Amino acid sequence: MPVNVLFAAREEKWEDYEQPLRHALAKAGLEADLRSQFPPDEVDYIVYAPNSWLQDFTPYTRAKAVLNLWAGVENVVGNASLRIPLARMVDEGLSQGMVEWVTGHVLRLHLGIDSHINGQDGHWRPTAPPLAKNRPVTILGLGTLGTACGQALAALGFPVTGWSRSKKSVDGMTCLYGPEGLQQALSGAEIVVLLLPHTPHTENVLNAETLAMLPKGAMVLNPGRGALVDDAALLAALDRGHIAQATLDTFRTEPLPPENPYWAHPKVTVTPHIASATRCDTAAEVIAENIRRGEAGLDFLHLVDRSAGY
Ligand code: NDP
Ligand code: OXD
Repeated sequence: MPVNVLFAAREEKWEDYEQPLRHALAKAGLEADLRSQFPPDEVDYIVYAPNSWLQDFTPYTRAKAVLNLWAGVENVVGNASLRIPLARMVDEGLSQGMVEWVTGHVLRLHLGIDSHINGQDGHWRPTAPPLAKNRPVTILGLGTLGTACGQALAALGFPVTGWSRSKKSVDGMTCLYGPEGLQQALSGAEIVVLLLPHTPHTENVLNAETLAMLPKGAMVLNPGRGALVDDAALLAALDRGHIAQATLDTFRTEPLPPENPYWAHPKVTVTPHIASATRCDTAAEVIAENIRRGEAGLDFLHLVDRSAGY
């Protein structure tokens, strides 16, 4: 009997994922029937994007797991109809993409590249930037992506501090944790990178009070989730010069509406949720491995802790 795998994501994604998934399932030694439509009570595994048509899991009575194509699960973790294990995406391509986006923008801000691109006004201003070793960076979120980015920045010479919910130790980084570690993590940071999941505990983690913990002139990168930031507080901190620059990839409403003040703000760079994307080839292997494990009676990888929300 083949294992029935439903691909529940937006229609255009089927074209991208069908071949990589078929290939990865075969490579994992699975006889699988992969389709974008199935009678619900015949489905064994659901490959899932939270913005898909599937929002009620109740009819999927024999399904063994939902395998999320995204790292973020805030739009599915609270779904009351979901009563089977939920795995999130941990994909080497996704991690590498995030490392490239974060290191690229940290270097851009650190080197003041924008001022040279935007300010070619005939004036010679020979002010060299400091070395990386004199530019402390803090990463809020020390999970798969935060750790990978922190290690890449540390390898470039930045002093990196990471902040997480539980105690951690990562070579080459200062690790702080819990509400009591946040002030210390922010107070020394000239650049802060948000790589937390959106949960009730992380919503508005960057607010008027925590922005004030950052030194004057600090810069903010948010490739995590829009809801991590109190937008009014960030705009106010930018306007009064406490925060020098914000580079934002994620927003409460996406696409970011044209009238949103971030678009026109001279100290804000908007990128359209492209910091990193799940890469079909590597992600398909992660999905196939989890199905193989499920069929072999092994624990699933990358399971979401439903009570923690990530
Ligand atoms: P992980 O689950 O691996 O890591 C999450 C980190 O956040 C962990 O270190 C965790 O702490 C920490 N954390 C969670 N809650 C709290 C809290 N209340 N206080 C302090 N720390 C907390 O996630 P990933 O690294 O894989 O991904 C992070 C986020 O990046 C995703 O949830 C998603 O929102 C975003 N993302 C954005 C993309 C983009 O293109 N813009 C692409 C992919 C992901 P602990 O280690 O103790 O559990
Ligand atoms: C994700 C994302 O969560 O793309 O994977 O933001």
